[in-house]
Amino acid sequence: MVFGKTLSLQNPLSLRSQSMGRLLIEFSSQITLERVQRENPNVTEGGKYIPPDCRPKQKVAIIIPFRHRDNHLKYWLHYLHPILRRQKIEYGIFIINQLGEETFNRAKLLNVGYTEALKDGEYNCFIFSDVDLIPMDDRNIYHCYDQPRHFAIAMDKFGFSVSTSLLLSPSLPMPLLVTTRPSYIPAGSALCFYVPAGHRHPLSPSVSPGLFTCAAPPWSPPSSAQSFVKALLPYAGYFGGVSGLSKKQFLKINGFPNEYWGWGGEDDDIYNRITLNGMKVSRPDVRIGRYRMIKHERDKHNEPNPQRFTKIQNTKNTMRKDGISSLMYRVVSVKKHPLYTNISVEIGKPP
Ligand code: UDH
Repeated sequence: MVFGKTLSLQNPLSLRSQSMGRLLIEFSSQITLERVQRENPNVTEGGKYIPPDCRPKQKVAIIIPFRHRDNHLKYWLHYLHPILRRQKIEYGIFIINQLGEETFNRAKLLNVGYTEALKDGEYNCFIFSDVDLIPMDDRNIYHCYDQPRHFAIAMDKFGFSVSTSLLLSPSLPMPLLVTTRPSYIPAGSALCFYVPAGHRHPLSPSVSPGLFTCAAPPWSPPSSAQSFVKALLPYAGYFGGVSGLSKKQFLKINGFPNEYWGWGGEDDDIYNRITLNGMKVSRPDVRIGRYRMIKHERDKHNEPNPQRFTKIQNTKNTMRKDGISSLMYRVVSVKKHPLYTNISVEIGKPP
């Protein structure tokens, strides 16, 4: 592999050399699974791949929590299969599909994915990815590290366009959560404003254009009237989107919590489990850990979980009893498709 070379690509499949770097990711062209299959002839049934020219030490299971996101899945497969092949990863793709219309439970589905992948092969590394997140740089290598890995450290959610150049600045506080949505901002965070060059902060003229100005809490969330001012959040505990743990790391934290129903909080609980068990989160360079998210509205039956703020205060007391050791679910079907394995499960409902 040759690292450090930057390329812009219309189509990730047009990359024939081993050069790796920045990718142009877009979601406007129509993708069909037949096309993705044609373009990845060496991917075998169930979405498995073994590099022909080396013997990787790790066998990576990629686990995707899923319900009603078929269109997103097409893009994910279209981009990720070629990226993973270029990275020379030995991998299998597992889509964990929550059946029924009860409240969604992302972390429980990830626990199911871990358990089911191990029934299928001797995986020793588990990467947990949302279906709508595509890495923008293929030097963000999808394998496991000495410490639990957070891959998706900078996302375009809610305003990447303003921050594109910022995220390339080496002087940034890291990691950053780019958001204008107060619900994404954990209590107690510092808030950093950035005003693009040529603009003025509408309320605080002392914020110099082109520079970050950070305020300790409490502060007021930016209003939509200040739409060009994005909140950039140094949020050390952020572990959402795409993360990876070795089998040993996963077992050390008793897997993920099963009791976070609806949106939010489970990723903070996982972060707490990691630090409470004496581990640290490792992350790629901010220039490499950038992601593009497929825009979507909030799904039905995945409303923000109002209990999340109190639950994440309590990880220390809950993590030993709630986790992979207490996981209960029912597999309804396992289907090996050409590009992925679909596991449809019943996981119950909130108490
Ligand atoms: N997911 C599904 N189906 C669902 C809910 C979630 O497949 O019904 C999976 C999917 O892999 C998704 C992940 O869970 O990528 C995380 O859920 P999310 O994408 O809803 O979470 P995110 O924080 O978005 O990305 C929150 C809602 C944003 C609303 C924006 C309105 N403009």
